[in-house]
Amino acid sequence: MKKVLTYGTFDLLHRGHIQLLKRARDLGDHLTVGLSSDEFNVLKNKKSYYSFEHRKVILEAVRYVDIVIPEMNWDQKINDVLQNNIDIFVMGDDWEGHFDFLQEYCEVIYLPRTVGVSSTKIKNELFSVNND
Ligand code: C2G
Repeated sequence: MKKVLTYGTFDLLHRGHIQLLKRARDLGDHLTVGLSSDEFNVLKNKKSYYSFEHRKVILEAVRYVDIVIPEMNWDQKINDVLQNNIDIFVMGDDWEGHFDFLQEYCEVIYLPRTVGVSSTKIKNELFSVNND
């Protein structure tokens, strides 16, 4: 079984997330997603609308996701790859080069981001609609 791993906050789930998850899953037979904890989001300077628990429930309902594990810090990836027998690590190409150190342990693939959609864009547009 070829196992794939990716990470993210996945807040306000949108088609960009779904297309990333689908392409990642299509690279193997099983997809593990490291979901950023609320505490780790603070370290990433990200404020998510939904809590970790809410984002986890939503992500687990996505047909391409087989298991969700918590992402608590920047340093857990090697251990996650080894502990979960990961063959392929996947991230959107906004992270191009950031995780090349994992090439010692698994294949590393950066996939093109879906243009025109982001959780931040959604929040900004909702805010402006409600405040015009
Ligand atoms: N993504 C995408 N297209 C978009 C938006 C996001 O392909 N329009 C991808 C990102 O490149 C990432 C994944 O969807 O691979 C999750 O995006 P985020 O939730 O924004 O993840 P991020 O905050 O970048 O967290 O340790 C890695 C970090 O946890 C990544």
